[in-house]
Amino acid sequence: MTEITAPKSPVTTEEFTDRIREQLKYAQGVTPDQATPADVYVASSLVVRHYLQDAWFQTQQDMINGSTKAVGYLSAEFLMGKQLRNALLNAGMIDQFDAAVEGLGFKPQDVIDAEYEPALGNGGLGRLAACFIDSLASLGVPAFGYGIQYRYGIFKQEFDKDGKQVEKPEYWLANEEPWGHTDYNRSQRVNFGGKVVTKADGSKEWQPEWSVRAVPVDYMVPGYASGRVNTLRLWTAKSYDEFDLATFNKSDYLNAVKPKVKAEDISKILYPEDSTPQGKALRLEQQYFFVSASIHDAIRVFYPGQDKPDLTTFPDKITFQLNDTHPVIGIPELMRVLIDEYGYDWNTAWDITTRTFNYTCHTLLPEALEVWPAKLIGELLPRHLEIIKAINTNFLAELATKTRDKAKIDRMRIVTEGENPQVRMAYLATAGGSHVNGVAALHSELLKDVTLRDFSDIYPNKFTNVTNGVTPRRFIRLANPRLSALITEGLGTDRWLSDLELLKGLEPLAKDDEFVKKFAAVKQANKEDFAAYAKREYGFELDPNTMFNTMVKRLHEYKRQSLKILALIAKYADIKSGKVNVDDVLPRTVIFGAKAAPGYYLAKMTIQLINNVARVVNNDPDVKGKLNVYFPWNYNVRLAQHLIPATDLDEQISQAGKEASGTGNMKFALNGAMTVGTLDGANVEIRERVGAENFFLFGMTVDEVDKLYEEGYSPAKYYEADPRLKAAIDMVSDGTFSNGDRNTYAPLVADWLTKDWFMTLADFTAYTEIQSDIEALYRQPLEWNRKALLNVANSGYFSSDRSIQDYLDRIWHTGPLA
Ligand code: 26Q
Repeated sequence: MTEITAPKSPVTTEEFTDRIREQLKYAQGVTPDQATPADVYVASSLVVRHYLQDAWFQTQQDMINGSTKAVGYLSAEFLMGKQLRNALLNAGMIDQFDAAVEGLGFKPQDVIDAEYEPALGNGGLGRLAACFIDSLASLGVPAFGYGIQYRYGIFKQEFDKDGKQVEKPEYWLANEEPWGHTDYNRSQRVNFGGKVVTKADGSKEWQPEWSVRAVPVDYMVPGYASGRVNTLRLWTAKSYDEFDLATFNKSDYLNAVKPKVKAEDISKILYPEDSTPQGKALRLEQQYFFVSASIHDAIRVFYPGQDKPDLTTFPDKITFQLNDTHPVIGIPELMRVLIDEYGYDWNTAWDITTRTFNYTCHTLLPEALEVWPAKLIGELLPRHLEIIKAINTNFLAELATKTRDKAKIDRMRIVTEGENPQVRMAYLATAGGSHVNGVAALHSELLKDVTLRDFSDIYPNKFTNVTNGVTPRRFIRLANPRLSALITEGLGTDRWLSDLELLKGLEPLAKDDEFVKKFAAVKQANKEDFAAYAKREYGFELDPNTMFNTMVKRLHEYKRQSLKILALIAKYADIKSGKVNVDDVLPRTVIFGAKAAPGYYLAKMTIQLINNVARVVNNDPDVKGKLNVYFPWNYNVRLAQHLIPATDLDEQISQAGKEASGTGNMKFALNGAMTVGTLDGANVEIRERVGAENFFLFGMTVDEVDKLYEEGYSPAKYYEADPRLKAAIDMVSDGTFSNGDRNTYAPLVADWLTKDWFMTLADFTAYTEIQSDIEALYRQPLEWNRKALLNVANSGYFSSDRSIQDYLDRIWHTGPLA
């Protein structure tokens, strides 16, 4: 008997059908005959919202009236992916939906696909925020996600005829968007610019120069089987000009409407850089915009109608998690609100503030740590700069009571000295909050020992780790229904969907050849599905009887897509030179997905190279179809959901000590892919859990990287030492992948041979050597699948439910609503 714990549908198929008809008629204004899949999508979404509405009210009421501290997850990015099917799953209505739309003459998949994916994030950090709010709701913890409703999400990626990346605006709101509920009555004024004056009583008054109206757009966040519905509140910027125009009789019409453009620019576009921040004023405006609105919103929510609320209880009402440094301006903002708006003294305000905020760091790259010129902050937020300076002064004084090491104190300055003082946001976050966490065990250690060493020396108890996780609802149940059914069959229950450690119960089944064969059949069917999808969406011809070998993530030098493509070129060169007999080559299909920041020259050139390698290799009859390279453009959540379940081998090959965690690695392991990877980020923990014998490890460790760096790294040495590496790089230089032009990739080649910051060349030999282990195992399908199944069985730890439980226990100290 299989135990089914999935939520029960609140509707029958007949009711669902009637409701869809009703929405088609009254909201869409069409008959079922006239309706398009997009109409049915909107109508169905409105029906789902209808059934979630009471639980949403109830959750909000219980939160406001109860005594359970809420979580405010402050994040500049929420990479949600499509909403409809997720909401249907969490509300228990998938079957009723499928039957209803089929009854109306539509294919459920067409209706699901009609939703335009909100791509309001760059990559890992944004998708993590989306997984976390899903888990918070599923655990029944009262929570708000607070962010920005960008009008343009991460750019839409295309490739031109030369294989170069072209960025197109992603205007995701072009069509009706049924999920967001704009609440004009709960808007907040956010001020900018101007000056600070000292009043007669010595208190400070900020006299801003201009303001923007922050209007919340609310999204329901239904928990899985929890009966709870939380809120994702994304702010959109509106101008106050309409008000001004209505009140003042401006004579110059065009000038009167001019500033509007600037105000509404604030929430216009998501910045596509995810490593080297550009220090642009508009980005700081965005950060302050959403954080200020969110703080005021939380005060409004938790102290309704109170003119003089007792804000010393604020940290008992809500805890704010800072998703990286992007919302750190919230620390001086809460100080300002408490002191200037509510009249608290500095010490009380500081106590409230430090008890309210916690900070998650997501990087180890020094250039990714946000730093803002004090001058820029002063122009945009003069009162905040004063407060930051005062925080810095007090902090330095506190440090002087804790250490006599003057050099150390100096290194820890939040505001640097000199002609162009800078504000270090990571330091401000560390000083202004209760906890700092990294996102995987290794990353948290490196944060303590390297990046924030001085801070962890003096405040060791502030530092903790919370290893990332991913939601099993979207990334197993929705993405991989076949595997989900097999897991439920194997475990005899579907409870794993809310308690993922239960996957451990699959471990004994890895000894059962019949079960392993079923598992293999699931993978094979997923590969066939993906081949059909890739044909439909991209026109690719993938052969599902080859190994599907995937590398999907942002394009970055440290992630080392170069290593993958060079190894592939080396194999191609082996075939071309006759060094290996093509008939002995294990057939592989290598699939890349990656966006490069528009200004990241080498990353864009790497994309161009991959596309041209694909063109040459795929069309070379000498290869006899043994090597295939595909680069589906515009990698996004939807593509991830199709590709991850179909992957045999996943690449996690960053230079050790550079990838904070990675979350793709978790999604692949949970979907039964094997991983080839370095000891970096969460790979370390994945390998520990699934077993070293079930993970393809290669490459230098963090210590070896450090040592080589200290000795003086010279990439050319490796080029000379490994003839296969030399052959691969020479092939890039000699025009093989650029129609004979030897200049096309010259900058990339020069970088490899003279700089190679992330030691791709040094790890090349080890990476190519591990390929024979990989191929030997893949030639034994039963053994391969046994190991892949053990990856699934032992990856339950990587549920974002577990991550959230860790945050609750170690940092937030709150829990589900009573
Ligand atoms: C900052 C200032 C100005 C403009 C842009 C930015 C910016 C935007 C996005 C800086 C960084 C990001 C995104 C970083 C990110 O996605 N980091 C990844 O976070 C994942 C979740 O913790 C980790 O798994 C990855 O290892 C980490 O790279």
